[in-house]
Amino acid sequence: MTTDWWRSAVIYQIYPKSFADADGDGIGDVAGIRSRLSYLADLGVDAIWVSPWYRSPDRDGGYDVEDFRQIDPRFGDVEEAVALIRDAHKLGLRVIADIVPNHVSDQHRWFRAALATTPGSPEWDLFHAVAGTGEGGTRPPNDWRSVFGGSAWDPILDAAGGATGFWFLHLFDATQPDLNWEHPTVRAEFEDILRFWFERGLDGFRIDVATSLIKAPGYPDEHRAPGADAGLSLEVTEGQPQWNRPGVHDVWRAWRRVADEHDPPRVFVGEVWADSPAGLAAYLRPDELHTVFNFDYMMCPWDVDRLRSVVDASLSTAGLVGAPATWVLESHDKPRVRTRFALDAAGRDINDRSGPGEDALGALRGRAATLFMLGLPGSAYLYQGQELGLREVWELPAGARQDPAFARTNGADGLRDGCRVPIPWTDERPGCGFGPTGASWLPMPPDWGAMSVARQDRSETGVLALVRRALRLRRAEPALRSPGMTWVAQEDPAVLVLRRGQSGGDGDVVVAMNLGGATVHLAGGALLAASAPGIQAVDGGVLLPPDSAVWLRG
Ligand code: TEU
Repeated sequence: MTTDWWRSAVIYQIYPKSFADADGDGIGDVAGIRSRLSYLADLGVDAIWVSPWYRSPDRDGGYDVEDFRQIDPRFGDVEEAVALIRDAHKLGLRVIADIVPNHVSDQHRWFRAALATTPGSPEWDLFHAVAGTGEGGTRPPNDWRSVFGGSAWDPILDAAGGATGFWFLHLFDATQPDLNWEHPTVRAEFEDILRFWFERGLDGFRIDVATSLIKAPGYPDEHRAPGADAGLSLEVTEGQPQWNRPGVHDVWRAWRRVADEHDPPRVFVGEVWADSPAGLAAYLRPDELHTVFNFDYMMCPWDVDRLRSVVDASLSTAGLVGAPATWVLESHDKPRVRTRFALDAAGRDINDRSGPGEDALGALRGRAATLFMLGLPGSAYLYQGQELGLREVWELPAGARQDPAFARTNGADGLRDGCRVPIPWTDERPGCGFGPTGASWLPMPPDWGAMSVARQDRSETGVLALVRRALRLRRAEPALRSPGMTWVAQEDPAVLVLRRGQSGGDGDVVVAMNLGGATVHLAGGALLAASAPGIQAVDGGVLLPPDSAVWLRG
């Protein structure tokens, strides 16, 4: 195990509520994760990233943390988490956890203490308690919107429930008050939390909303267009008062020092949306975060020119500061890749969540995109169930939905539950093997069992077999772990072909994807992996049909 494992790692994201339920309450847990570690080791990933597992009222899927030094009792306890880390290490898997520094739960001891005082108190200084505007402060301090819809401010009430004229800031749900990162107590607390978990063996953290900790002094208005009531977009523009303020980099420098105090050094991946390549690269400087998520890649539609330029821009941006690029297609916040590309195929926006697209085509493109992604240089993320080719569950009834943005936008947004439906481990109903009782916190659709691990375990043509094969090759082929790539020009401009390795060396691997409408002959050596069954090697290469990807010996 080398210390720069993160430069080429494949990291598997676990959403603990939905991964595996050991105690039968319909909610995943740490024991469930432990029981499936050998599945993950066998899959061939290098690390797991566990979405928040801390004590939480669960108003935002655990991103509303009540206590960072406790595991939520529904998930287990710290002892069990430490056992998980130990078990994972024995299997050669690293463990990263989420950390949420921008805000805490309104049940966090600091916020409860603040509520018991009046604004101006030292307790309120840990948050953003700001005088309202208008007579008696009856209107919010400024025009900032919550990412989840509505105002980013809620009134602070006194003990009798009366108005104080002050408001607290929440860039997300009203149950997630933003912390004041200008305050030394906040900084010291989080450094202590990092050490708490590093001492327990954790290999690193995924940092939630790593751009927003510092707010512009004086809380200036944003002057958003009237009627722009949907959530505040994280696709930032320069000079916004909440995101990417220069001071945030001091926080990451301090965290990096804490990570580097440990042996082996611990690592960070930041959830960063920046306004420019240089803005993104700033987070990746050698004394800040090791890696950041690549949302441009995730949001790229099925379009050959855009895909090529996103790959180029990602590599050059990270390369500016000697960081590896990262690649991601799915997470707990976005519709499943198969479903996004199905929409794309129907000529709709990949973020349109108003109903399904053409699933068969989406399924082909989803497989191809996953294989192509795993062939790119750098580190890649797989979200639980992506290896099964799961689809987005559109049809969840409104009453089952728990994403807080759903309620804050009257159902116009906040459809993030459809990618959080628990994992089907078997095809047995009810519950598809998620837990011992058949219970599941979100309902599973009728086709869920057909995509289960048990079903695909027996198949050589499923998505699971494809991902296993790709990850095995990534380990076996040094070319696939090397840092660079070169594009190989093609006659058909709709086909992307790249070479990994020495350029002409024996061990080179060629990675190709056909985003066009015609089958093409692709020159190369032995067929190493193909995104769809039926793709055959032919003399001197392969016939690559539309919507498919391959890896060939170079
Ligand atoms: O997400 C940041 C974020 O703003 C996302 O909500 C994103 O804008 C949205 O999903 C668009 O689809 C992180 C976590 O990943 C998310 O789960 C949390 O809800 C959020 O932070 C608040 O902690």
